[in-house]
Amino acid sequence: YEKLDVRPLRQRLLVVANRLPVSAVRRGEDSWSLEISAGGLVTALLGVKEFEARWIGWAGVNVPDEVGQKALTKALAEKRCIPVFLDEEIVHQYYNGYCNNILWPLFHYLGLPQEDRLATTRSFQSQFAAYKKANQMFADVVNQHYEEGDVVWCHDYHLMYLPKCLKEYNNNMKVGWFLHTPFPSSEIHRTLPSRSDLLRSVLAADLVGFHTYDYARHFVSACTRILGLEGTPEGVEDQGRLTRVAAFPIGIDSDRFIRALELPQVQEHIKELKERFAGRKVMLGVDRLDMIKGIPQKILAFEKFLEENSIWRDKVVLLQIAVPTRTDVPEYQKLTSQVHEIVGRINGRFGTLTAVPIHHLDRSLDFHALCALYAVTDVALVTSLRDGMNLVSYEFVACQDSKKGVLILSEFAGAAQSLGAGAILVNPWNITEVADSILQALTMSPEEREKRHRHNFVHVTTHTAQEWAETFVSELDDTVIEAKLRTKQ
Ligand code: ADQ
Repeated sequence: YEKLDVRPLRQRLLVVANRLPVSAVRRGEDSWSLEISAGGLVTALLGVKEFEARWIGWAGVNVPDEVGQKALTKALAEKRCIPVFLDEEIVHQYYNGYCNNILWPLFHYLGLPQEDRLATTRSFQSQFAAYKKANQMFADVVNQHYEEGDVVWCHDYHLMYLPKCLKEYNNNMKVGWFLHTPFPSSEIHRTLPSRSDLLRSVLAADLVGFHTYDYARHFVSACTRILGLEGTPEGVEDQGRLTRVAAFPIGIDSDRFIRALELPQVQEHIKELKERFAGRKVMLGVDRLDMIKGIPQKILAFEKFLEENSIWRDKVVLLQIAVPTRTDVPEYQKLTSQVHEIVGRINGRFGTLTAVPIHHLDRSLDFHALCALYAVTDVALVTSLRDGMNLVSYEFVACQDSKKGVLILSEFAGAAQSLGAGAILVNPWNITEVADSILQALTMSPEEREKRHRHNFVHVTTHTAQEWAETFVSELDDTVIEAKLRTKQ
């Protein structure tokens, strides 16, 4: 059957994101090795059965020569990936500059780094020009591969200019855009010199999606206040054309985590971790090392807890696993040394010859090791200063069906809206409140833990990544059909 390929014809989905879900390493002039990086988006889309997904994005490497580009394109085609080639200068201005230095902090309410403020203001125009140019390059590649009937799904703040470029190519393209970060209050968005251009471009999409209702509301009010357009319960209207705006909270592939816990190697790992930390309660933080994740705030709150609760000092350990990201950006290097400095100070203060209160790892863990860690954890600490959703909190809940540990969750993570009833919600800026919630979590009765866990576990296992992707794409289909009917009337 495989040879005959008797599968029914399926609608094609072109997923456009800044990065392709692969890491590419050049092995020779015309040879590449590729490894699929199984992020949330990849697993979400693998689960969408009625679509045949293709990925379009940057492979994360500079390939200046034609031989290398051809070879990489061919290798990627086997993984259903299509590359967009960006040169070093564009990557510097568009990705490091406009995306990571301007949009990322702004959308997370962090503002620009103080010392960069003037320099960024000066380079703003050139970075925005590079951003538009890069988005146009993505659009060119989409247009080359587009076939009538395809659904085009654009992702994230890197590609806000893309919907407009695509519709200029072909107004009949079905285009959706989804933002993985928060969309900030219109008062923040209006400080962006390119505020109107970005909003207008996103509005060219047929469907615009956010993780939460609040982000969708902020977007609609930015359109009404900045562009003077009309906001309706359905979205934003501009001269009779409606852009549908709605919340589509992402989820995880919960079954993948639950099944992994049964594997012998994961069970073995769980056993080792239990032995290693016997007699101590395990608290866990898993984050990308980014300022939005509030890692220094989390560690300071843990210090406060140890300071105020001396009887707990040798009975609890905090494991903080932080994957370094954007390591060439000075601000991120500063954050790394700040975290190391705080951890060193606290371990010096409360450690003994045989044990330290904080184990901090600057690296990524493989999937099985991560599942084992989630499973042995008594209290997970998510203290994001802002976070679009935060999938770590979902993954922890999925792995806790036997332990029923407690989730301490920042009220500024999108996940607070879905897991808030089961978690202890905190303001991460208030380290006294977080320290108190650590005590509350460690001393919570088994009945209370069971009740809270049940609430969150049901949510995580029913609102999955697959369901998220399916809902978005079918809503996009419906939106386009309704718009056609409206114009015919
Ligand atoms: P991220 O900011 O990357 O995602 P998050 O949603 O928590 O944040 O996802 C992180 C993923 O990376 C998780 O799957 C986690 O397991 C993995 N990870 C993190 N640290 C790790 C480590 N040390 N080792 C191994 N794996 C690690 C962005 C937005 C979020 C939004 C997602 C999805 O910032 O708010 O939830 O996209 O839309």
